[in-house]
Amino acid sequence: MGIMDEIKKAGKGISRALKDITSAPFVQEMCKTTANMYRLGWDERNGGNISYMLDEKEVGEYLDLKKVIRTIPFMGVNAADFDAKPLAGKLFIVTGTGKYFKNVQDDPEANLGIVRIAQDGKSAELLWGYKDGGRTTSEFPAHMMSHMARLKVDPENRVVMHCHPTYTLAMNYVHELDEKKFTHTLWEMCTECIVVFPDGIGILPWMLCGTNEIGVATAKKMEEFRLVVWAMHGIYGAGKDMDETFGLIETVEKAAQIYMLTAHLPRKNTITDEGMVQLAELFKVNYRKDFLNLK
Ligand code: 2HA
Ligand code: ZN
Repeated sequence: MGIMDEIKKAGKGISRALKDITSAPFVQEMCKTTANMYRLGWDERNGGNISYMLDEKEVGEYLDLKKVIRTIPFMGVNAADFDAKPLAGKLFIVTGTGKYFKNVQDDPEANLGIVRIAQDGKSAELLWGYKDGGRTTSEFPAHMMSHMARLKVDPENRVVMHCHPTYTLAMNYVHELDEKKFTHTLWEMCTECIVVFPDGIGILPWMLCGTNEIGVATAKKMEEFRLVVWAMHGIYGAGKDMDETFGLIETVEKAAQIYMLTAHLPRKNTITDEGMVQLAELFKVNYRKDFLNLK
C-alpha cells in the first residue's frame, strides 16, 4: 500500500471512529430537559432557551472540531457593544431561535446547534445542528453575558436556562417586584426553598427582550444571583449542570404555585424567619441574611 493509501485509510479510520452525536449524553440531556420543560408548560410555542457549555474533549468524540459548517453572527447586538472574547474557543449546545421545545426530542439536529465562540468574540462557528439553516436563540447575547458573569463567581457554571414558568409569571402581576420581598415570600412557601436558592432571586423590571441591554442587565444580576426574574416575561437560571439549573427554576415555580394557590386566602400559618435560619444553618448554606427580617 502506498503512502497516500495509508493516509486515506487512516483518515477514514478517524471519521469512522466518531460516535453518533444524537446519542451523546449532552444532546440527550438537552432533549430530555426541553421535553420536561414543555410538559410542565414553561415553554409554549418558541418560548425559552438553553445554553450548555461543553467539554471540548468530549465533543471531539462525536464531531470533527475542525469542520465549521458556517459562521453565525450574534443577533440583537451591535458588534461594537458586545464582546464574548472571554468565551472564545468555548463550545456550547444551544436551542435555536424560533424553535419549539416541543419538537427538540423528535429532531435535535434541526432544533439544537453546537457552536464554538469565534476568536474575535463576535460570532459563533456552527459545528453541528440547525440543519434547516437555523441560528442560535435570539437571547444568545443574554446567555453569553450570563455565562461570563457566572464563571467569574463560579468557575464550575455550565448551564444558562430561560423559560416562562406559569405561576412565577402569575406572581409577577400580583406581588411587589422587590428582590427581598419576592425572595422572602418564596422562601416562606416551601421548607426547602432557602436551602435550594439561599442566594435569593434577582429581578429586572420589564425590558425589551433579545437586546444587548437586557443581556447586560441580566449578567449584572447574575454576578449576585443564580436566578433572575424578567418581570412579566419569565426567569433565568444558571448552574453547574442541567439538574441543578432545572431544579432551581422548578423549586421557584413550586413555591410560586403555592403562593398563587393561597395568596387570596386568609393566611393561618407560615414558616418563620427563625425557622429559615435553622434550615440554612443545618444545611450549611450561605444565605442572604438581609433578605430575612431578623430581630
Ligand atoms: O426564545 O423566550 O425571550 C423565545 C424567548 C425569548
Ligand atoms: Zn422568553
